[in-house]
Amino acid sequence: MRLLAVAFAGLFLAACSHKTELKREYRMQVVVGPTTYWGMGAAKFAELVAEKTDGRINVKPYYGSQLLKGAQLNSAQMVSSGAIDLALDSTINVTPVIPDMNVFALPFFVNTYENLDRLEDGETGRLIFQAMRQKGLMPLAWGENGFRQLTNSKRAVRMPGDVAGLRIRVVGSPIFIDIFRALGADPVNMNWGDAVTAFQQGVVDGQENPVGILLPLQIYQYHRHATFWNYLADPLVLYWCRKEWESFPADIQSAVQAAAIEAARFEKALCRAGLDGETSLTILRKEFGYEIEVPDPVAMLNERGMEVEMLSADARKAFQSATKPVFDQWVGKIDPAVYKAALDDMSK
Ligand code: X2X
Repeated sequence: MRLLAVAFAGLFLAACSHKTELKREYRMQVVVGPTTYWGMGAAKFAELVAEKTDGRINVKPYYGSQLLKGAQLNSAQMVSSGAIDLALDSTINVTPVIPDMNVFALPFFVNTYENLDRLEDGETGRLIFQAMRQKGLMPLAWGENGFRQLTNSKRAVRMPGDVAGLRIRVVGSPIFIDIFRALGADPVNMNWGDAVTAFQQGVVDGQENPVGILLPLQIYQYHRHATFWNYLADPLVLYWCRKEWESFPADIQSAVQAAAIEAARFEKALCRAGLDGETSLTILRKEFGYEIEVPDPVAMLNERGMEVEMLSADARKAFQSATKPVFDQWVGKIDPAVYKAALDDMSK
């Protein structure tokens, strides 16, 4: 009997100490390069994961959509299937799998950082994260790409009529084509890698992206005019293949989750630095001991010879009404519960 008891105890201990097989590397999809704020957020996450898991989890960012041969809109599908382990991705690129993320891409809808935070932290964010889990994606944190601003090489854009005829590169998500068509532009969709070449060669007249990408890209070398119109902001989401995530022991899950929250806070502050008064500059300095190189993005663009237009309230109204048909059409494609949650969250 005693021998049997000892044998059972031994078996039990063996079962408990059974280690989950960890990979030598977890591959992370990132659309843009390492010098963008988005890319710096990915590096920060990898660093924090190593630190918080004592090196047990090794995340490696693959920049420039290398893992997708440039096809940035495929990431969610690849992470869901487990072909790629994780991604730090813009909601725009995740819309093929989670169409309700288009709530962030409705033109002139989420117009302030406060509202953006209310959506992410509120019912809207909860519903979107729930939809992600149902599609095999484990969301860990909201990051940011930022408010997307228009730049071009041809003329100052102050009113909708100024956009007419401009050949604008947009990401290959249909709502963007619709928005720019409504404004009378000639939108062409391209993956990010091709877009950069297109700016350099002047194949397109303009583009729309946030400062966190435009500064390292040195957009001022190609485009003289910028319009800060805050027409929409794309959040980033840090997400892991859910199946793989669930195979991790609880201590790893909580360490990686904590790394995601911390890295996302850093990354968001980079993207907002100099655009939200002192708030993000202070977060970077006080919480991360980090002095950002460009504390005033608009001043920097001006110094490099760009003419930066800030949209007047009247102009904003004009752009809003010019894009209203697109707004109405796309609200119809979003789950009514998500749209209602967004309105409620913003009214708080
Ligand atoms: O392709 C873009 O414009 C980018 C880099 O902003 C996104 O991935 C949405």
